[in-house]
Amino acid sequence: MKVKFLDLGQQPIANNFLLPEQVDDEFKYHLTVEIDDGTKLVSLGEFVAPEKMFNDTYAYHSSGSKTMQEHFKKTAIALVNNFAPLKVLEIGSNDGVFIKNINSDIAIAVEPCSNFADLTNKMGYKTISEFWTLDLAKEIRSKHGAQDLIYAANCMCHIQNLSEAFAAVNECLSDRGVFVFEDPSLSKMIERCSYDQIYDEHAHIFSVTALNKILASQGLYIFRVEKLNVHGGSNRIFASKRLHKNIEANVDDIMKEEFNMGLEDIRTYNNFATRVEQSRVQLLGLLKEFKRKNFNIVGYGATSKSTTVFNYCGIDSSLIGYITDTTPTKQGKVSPGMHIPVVPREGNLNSVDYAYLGAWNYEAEIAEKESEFLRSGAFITHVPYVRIIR
Ligand code: DWN
Repeated sequence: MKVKFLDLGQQPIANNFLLPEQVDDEFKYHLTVEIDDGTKLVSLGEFVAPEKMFNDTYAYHSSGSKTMQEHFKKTAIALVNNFAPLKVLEIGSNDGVFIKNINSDIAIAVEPCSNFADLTNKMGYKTISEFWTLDLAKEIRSKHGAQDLIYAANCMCHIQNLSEAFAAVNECLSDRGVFVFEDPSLSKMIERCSYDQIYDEHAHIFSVTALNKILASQGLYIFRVEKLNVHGGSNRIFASKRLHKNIEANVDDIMKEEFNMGLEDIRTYNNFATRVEQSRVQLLGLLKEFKRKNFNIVGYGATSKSTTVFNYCGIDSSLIGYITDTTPTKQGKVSPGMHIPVVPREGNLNSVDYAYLGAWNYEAEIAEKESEFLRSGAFITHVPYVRIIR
């Protein structure tokens, strides 16, 4: 049985930045969240058709921050050193931020967004522009052989049919192979009240507890979990085909931690929903108070996360004049749903008093490069509670 615990209202496609002439017939869906009381998997109540989200105009570049560039470089080096794979497959390679660190002679990629698949093909990495399915896995295995390392970052939680996705991994993985994937952590989201991790693309928010059950049902077994700081707190899962002899102690420890924080108890989720509503009231209250005082407020980072916050809270351009973002394909467009203009960073923070930090997950990187702005202005965030960063 699935139990609904959160309703974030009507929402647009989180990464569908629009030209002014496209705003009139914008697609919306009802964003709710539920838990499956068997597997304990937390998922959206309603899925959006994948083709609507992941297509040739997909806007998000994984290379858009120094933090993530360094993270993926370090990850690629560590995985190659650790597992010495002869064949590597990346699922969801985006703009190549991870795979470019692997020798192109041994690596292939799958990426449904053809704008990015074209890019990595040009970089010399064979990239198949399709969604990850069992049929595709069979085709890859027959054409390219079994893979020793299958890697996916911020991708598996986007796939609606997890049983098929993990069965496809099993199909393509060599017997000695390792499946490594990382996605935002459910426990971190609940702890930090970062409800903006919830949007159309994130079909599921993973706990290790739920993954352990779902992976095992497809013949994959977790032997290591690493907690990561990126994207507001993520888990990197290591799984293999056979029950690994050395299941590291922290796998059980993390599942115990999840149990102790109540991730199997519906009251935890109901309490989270109450905190989300309080966060909305506080953020709106603060923005309206600052507006009454005639402060100039903008957004910093036109993220998928800020699409959820702005649409759930009802924050439009009367509160946030515009959003600065470094991604050229977002600039000159308006944000999904609330239609706030997106502009380049250059020259757009000069007379700003407060900037709502949509990209709060890069607080350290941004605070460092915006030290000049922080002399007179400040950032606003809602994570882990509504506060000002000076
Ligand atoms: O899973 C997903 C995660 C990993 O990335 C995707 N479904 C979509 C995306 O979510 P997001 O848009 O919330 O991700 P980010 O990485 O928080 O986006 C940061 C945005 O902020 C980018 O548009 C780039 C921009 N930015 C900026 O304008 N100035 C980023 C930095 C670091 C900056 O200094």
